[in-house]
Amino acid sequence: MTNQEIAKILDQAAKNAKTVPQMAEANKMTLAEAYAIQRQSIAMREQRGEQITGYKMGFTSKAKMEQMGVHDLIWGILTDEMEIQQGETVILSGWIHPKVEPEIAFRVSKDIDKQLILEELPEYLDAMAPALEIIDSRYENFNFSLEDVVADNCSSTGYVIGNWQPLSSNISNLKIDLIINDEVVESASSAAILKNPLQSVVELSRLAIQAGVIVKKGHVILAGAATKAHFLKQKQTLTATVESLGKVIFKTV
Ligand code: OOG
Ligand code: MG
Repeated sequence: MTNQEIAKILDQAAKNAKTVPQMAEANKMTLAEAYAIQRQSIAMREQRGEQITGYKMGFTSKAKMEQMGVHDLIWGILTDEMEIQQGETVILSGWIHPKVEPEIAFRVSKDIDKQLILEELPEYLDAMAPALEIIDSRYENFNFSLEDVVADNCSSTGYVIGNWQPLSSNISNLKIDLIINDEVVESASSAAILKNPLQSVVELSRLAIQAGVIVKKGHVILAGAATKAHFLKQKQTLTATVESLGKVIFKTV
Protein backbone atom coordinates (compact mmCIF):
# COMPACT_ATOMS: atom_id res chain seq x y z
CA MET A 1 0.00 0.00 0.00
CA THR A 2 1.14 3.57 -0.56
CA ASN A 3 1.36 6.04 2.31
CA GLN A 4 -1.59 7.91 0.82
CA GLU A 5 -3.70 4.72 0.82
CA ILE A 6 -2.83 4.00 4.45
CA ALA A 7 -3.63 7.62 5.41
CA LYS A 8 -7.03 7.28 3.72
CA ILE A 9 -7.80 4.00 5.52
CA LEU A 10 -6.95 5.56 8.90
CA ASP A 11 -8.86 8.76 8.15
CA GLN A 12 -11.97 6.79 7.17
CA ALA A 13 -11.61 4.49 10.20
CA ALA A 14 -11.70 7.54 12.48
CA LYS A 15 -14.54 9.14 10.56
CA ASN A 16 -16.71 6.01 10.52
CA ALA A 17 -15.65 4.65 13.96
CA LYS A 18 -14.54 1.30 12.49
CA THR A 19 -11.37 -0.55 13.50
CA VAL A 20 -8.68 -1.50 11.00
CA PRO A 21 -5.79 -3.98 11.27
CA GLN A 22 -2.30 -2.72 12.03
CA MET A 23 -0.45 -1.90 8.81
CA ALA A 24 3.12 -0.94 9.76
CA GLU A 25 4.70 -4.37 9.77
CA ALA A 26 3.13 -5.61 6.54
CA ASN A 27 4.16 -2.40 4.79
CA LYS A 28 7.62 -2.17 6.42
CA MET A 29 6.71 1.34 7.53
CA THR A 30 9.55 3.46 8.94
CA LEU A 31 8.94 6.05 11.66
CA ALA A 32 9.52 8.83 9.11
CA GLU A 33 6.87 7.27 6.85
CA ALA A 34 4.50 6.98 9.81
CA TYR A 35 4.78 10.74 10.41
CA ALA A 36 4.28 11.37 6.68
CA ILE A 37 1.08 9.29 6.84
CA GLN A 38 -0.02 11.23 9.94
CA ARG A 39 0.41 14.51 8.04
CA GLN A 40 -1.44 13.14 5.00
CA SER A 41 -4.38 12.09 7.17
CA ILE A 42 -4.48 15.57 8.72
CA ALA A 43 -4.44 17.06 5.21
CA MET A 44 -7.62 15.05 4.52
CA ARG A 45 -9.22 16.60 7.61
CA GLU A 46 -8.09 20.06 6.46
CA GLN A 47 -9.72 19.43 3.09
CA ARG A 48 -12.98 18.91 5.00
CA GLY A 49 -12.50 22.30 6.67
CA GLU A 50 -10.86 21.32 9.94
CA GLN A 51 -8.16 23.59 11.32
CA ILE A 52 -5.08 22.69 13.30
CA THR A 53 -5.42 23.93 16.89
CA GLY A 54 -2.26 22.45 18.39
CA TYR A 55 -0.18 19.40 19.16
CA LYS A 56 -0.07 16.63 21.73
CA MET A 57 2.89 14.78 23.12
CA GLY A 58 2.53 11.09 23.91
CA PHE A 59 4.33 8.49 25.98
CA THR A 60 6.00 11.16 28.09
CA SER A 61 5.36 9.14 31.28
CA LYS A 62 6.34 5.65 32.38
CA ALA A 63 2.72 4.82 33.24
CA LYS A 64 1.64 5.42 29.63
CA MET A 65 4.62 3.66 28.07
CA GLU A 66 4.04 0.60 30.22
CA GLN A 67 0.28 0.55 29.62
CA MET A 68 0.70 0.64 25.84
CA GLY A 69 4.01 -1.25 25.49
CA VAL A 70 5.59 1.57 23.47
CA HIS A 71 8.79 3.25 24.59
CA ASP A 72 9.43 6.42 22.65
CA LEU A 73 8.09 9.96 22.66
CA ILE A 74 5.54 10.64 19.95
CA TRP A 75 3.62 13.73 18.83
CA GLY A 76 0.30 14.15 17.14
CA ILE A 77 -1.82 16.94 15.70
CA LEU A 78 -5.01 18.42 17.24
CA THR A 79 -7.80 20.01 15.20
CA ASP A 80 -10.84 22.12 16.05
CA GLU A 81 -13.09 19.14 15.37
CA MET A 82 -11.53 17.41 18.40
CA GLU A 83 -12.17 20.32 20.75
CA ILE A 84 -14.77 19.67 23.47
CA GLN A 85 -16.03 22.42 25.76
CA GLN A 86 -15.84 22.16 29.54
CA GLY A 87 -19.00 20.63 30.93
CA GLU A 88 -20.08 19.34 27.50
CA THR A 89 -21.80 15.96 27.16
CA VAL A 90 -20.24 13.79 24.44
CA ILE A 91 -21.89 10.92 22.58
CA LEU A 92 -19.71 7.81 22.75
CA SER A 93 -21.30 6.04 19.79
CA GLY A 94 -19.28 8.19 17.35
CA TRP A 95 -16.06 6.57 18.53
CA ILE A 96 -14.64 3.02 18.61
CA HIS A 97 -13.29 2.27 22.12
CA PRO A 98 -12.44 5.69 23.57
CA LYS A 99 -10.31 6.16 26.67
CA VAL A 100 -9.75 9.25 28.81
CA GLU A 101 -6.59 10.50 30.46
CA PRO A 102 -5.64 13.57 32.53
CA GLU A 103 -3.33 16.11 30.91
CA ILE A 104 -1.75 19.52 31.41
CA ALA A 105 -2.22 21.98 28.53
CA PHE A 106 -0.05 24.95 27.57
CA ARG A 107 -1.00 27.91 25.35
CA VAL A 108 1.54 29.23 22.86
CA SER A 109 1.96 33.05 22.89
CA LYS A 110 4.68 33.36 20.24
CA ASP A 111 5.44 31.22 17.17
CA ILE A 112 7.91 28.46 18.12
CA ASP A 113 10.34 28.45 15.23
CA LYS A 114 13.42 26.99 16.88
CA GLN A 115 14.40 24.36 19.41
CA LEU A 116 13.77 25.84 22.84
CA ILE A 117 15.40 25.27 26.21
CA LEU A 118 13.43 25.32 29.47
CA GLU A 119 14.54 28.84 30.39
CA GLU A 120 13.11 30.25 27.13
CA LEU A 121 9.61 28.85 27.59
CA PRO A 122 8.09 31.87 29.46
CA GLU A 123 8.73 33.87 26.29
CA TYR A 124 6.72 31.38 24.17
CA LEU A 125 3.92 30.23 26.51
CA ASP A 126 1.48 32.45 28.37
CA ALA A 127 -0.94 30.07 30.04
CA MET A 128 -1.53 26.58 31.35
CA ALA A 129 -4.65 24.62 32.26
CA PRO A 130 -5.86 21.26 33.49
CA ALA A 131 -7.06 19.16 30.56
CA LEU A 132 -8.59 15.81 29.63
CA GLU A 133 -7.70 13.94 26.48
CA ILE A 134 -9.85 11.36 24.73
CA ILE A 135 -7.83 8.82 22.78
CA ASP A 136 -9.43 6.27 20.47
CA SER A 137 -7.05 4.02 18.58
CA ARG A 138 -8.32 3.03 15.17
CA TYR A 139 -6.61 -0.37 15.56
CA GLU A 140 -8.31 -3.54 16.75
CA ASN A 141 -8.14 -4.02 20.54
CA PHE A 142 -6.20 -0.73 20.92
CA ASN A 143 -3.01 -2.68 20.00
CA PHE A 144 -0.27 -1.03 17.97
CA SER A 145 3.44 -0.65 17.28
CA LEU A 146 5.18 2.72 17.52
CA GLU A 147 4.86 3.27 13.75
CA ASP A 148 1.21 2.24 13.73
CA VAL A 149 0.20 4.64 16.51
CA VAL A 150 2.12 7.53 14.93
CA ALA A 151 0.45 6.92 11.55
CA ASP A 152 -2.90 6.96 13.41
CA ASN A 153 -2.11 10.48 14.67
CA CYS A 154 -1.29 9.06 18.10
CA SER A 155 -4.92 8.03 18.71
CA SER A 156 -5.94 11.72 18.87
CA THR A 157 -9.70 12.09 19.14
CA GLY A 158 -10.82 14.75 21.61
CA TYR A 159 -9.59 17.20 24.21
CA VAL A 160 -11.12 19.43 26.87
CA ILE A 161 -9.23 22.40 28.31
CA GLY A 162 -10.07 23.92 31.71
CA ASN A 163 -9.74 27.58 32.62
CA TRP A 164 -6.42 29.05 31.52
CA GLN A 165 -4.13 30.11 34.37
CA PRO A 166 -0.96 32.21 34.21
CA LEU A 167 2.12 30.16 33.34
CA SER A 168 4.24 29.16 36.30
CA SER A 169 7.69 27.69 35.86
CA ASN A 170 7.44 25.76 39.12
CA ILE A 171 5.17 22.88 38.08
CA SER A 172 7.35 19.82 38.48
CA ASN A 173 5.49 18.41 41.47
CA LEU A 174 1.75 19.05 41.14
CA LYS A 175 -0.77 16.38 42.11
CA ILE A 176 -2.88 15.21 39.16
CA ASP A 177 -6.05 13.14 39.65
CA LEU A 178 -8.37 11.45 37.18
CA ILE A 179 -11.85 11.15 38.70
CA ILE A 180 -14.65 9.04 37.21
CA ASN A 181 -18.00 9.95 38.73
CA ASP A 182 -16.89 10.49 42.33
CA GLU A 183 -14.02 8.03 42.43
CA VAL A 184 -10.36 8.94 42.06
CA VAL A 185 -9.21 6.24 39.64
CA GLU A 186 -5.68 7.52 38.94
CA SER A 187 -3.36 9.80 40.82
CA ALA A 188 0.17 10.95 39.98
CA SER A 189 2.62 13.80 40.32
CA SER A 190 3.35 16.01 37.34
CA ALA A 191 6.94 14.83 37.84
CA ALA A 192 5.82 11.66 36.06
CA ILE A 193 5.80 13.72 32.83
CA LEU A 194 9.52 13.84 31.91
CA LYS A 195 10.28 15.04 35.48
CA ASN A 196 8.65 18.36 34.52
CA PRO A 197 5.74 18.83 32.06
CA LEU A 198 7.51 21.88 30.61
CA GLN A 199 10.17 19.48 29.35
CA SER A 200 7.46 18.08 27.10
CA VAL A 201 7.26 21.46 25.34
CA VAL A 202 11.04 21.45 24.92
CA GLU A 203 10.77 18.01 23.28
CA LEU A 204 7.92 19.19 21.06
CA SER A 205 9.99 22.16 19.88
CA ARG A 206 12.77 19.75 18.90
CA LEU A 207 10.43 17.39 17.03
CA ALA A 208 8.61 20.26 15.33
CA ILE A 209 11.77 21.91 14.06
CA GLN A 210 13.05 18.57 12.78
CA ALA A 211 9.79 18.19 10.85
CA GLY A 212 9.83 21.78 9.57
CA VAL A 213 6.69 22.66 11.56
CA ILE A 214 6.16 26.01 13.29
CA VAL A 215 3.98 25.74 16.39
CA LYS A 216 1.85 28.85 16.06
CA LYS A 217 0.78 31.52 18.51
CA GLY A 218 -2.58 30.47 19.96
CA HIS A 219 -1.92 26.77 19.54
CA VAL A 220 -2.50 24.37 22.42
CA ILE A 221 0.09 21.82 23.56
CA LEU A 222 -0.86 18.74 25.58
CA ALA A 223 2.12 17.54 27.61
CA GLY A 224 1.13 13.86 27.74
CA ALA A 225 -0.72 11.91 30.40
CA ALA A 226 0.90 11.32 33.78
CA THR A 227 -1.27 8.26 34.42
CA LYS A 228 -2.82 5.34 32.60
CA ALA A 229 -5.90 5.98 30.47
CA HIS A 230 -9.33 4.53 31.32
CA PHE A 231 -12.03 3.31 28.95
CA LEU A 232 -15.05 5.61 28.78
CA LYS A 233 -18.54 4.31 29.46
CA GLN A 234 -21.93 5.91 29.04
CA LYS A 235 -23.35 8.20 31.73
CA GLN A 236 -20.04 9.11 33.32
CA THR A 237 -18.73 12.40 34.67
CA LEU A 238 -15.01 12.70 33.97
CA THR A 239 -12.88 15.13 35.93
CA ALA A 240 -9.18 15.94 35.96
CA THR A 241 -7.79 18.02 38.78
CA VAL A 242 -4.34 19.51 38.78
CA GLU A 243 -3.05 20.98 42.03
CA SER A 244 -3.14 24.81 41.93
CA LEU A 245 -4.66 24.82 38.40
CA GLY A 246 -8.16 23.62 39.26
CA LYS A 247 -10.32 21.11 37.43
CA VAL A 248 -11.91 20.32 34.10
CA ILE A 249 -15.01 18.21 33.48
CA PHE A 250 -17.01 16.57 30.70
CA LYS A 251 -19.78 13.99 30.63
CA THR A 252 -20.73 11.03 28.44
CA VAL A 253 -23.94 9.51 27.12
C1 OOG B 1 -1.39 6.96 22.25
C2 OOG B 1 -1.47 8.35 22.77
C3 OOG B 1 -0.56 8.63 23.94
C4 OOG B 1 -0.24 10.20 25.96
O1 OOG B 1 -0.67 11.15 26.62
O2 OOG B 1 0.74 9.52 26.34
C5 OOG B 1 -0.94 9.87 24.68
C6 OOG B 1 -2.28 6.00 23.00
O3 OOG B 1 -2.06 5.74 24.19
O4 OOG B 1 -3.19 5.44 22.34
O5 OOG B 1 -1.80 10.60 24.31
MG1 MG C 1 -2.45 12.01 25.88
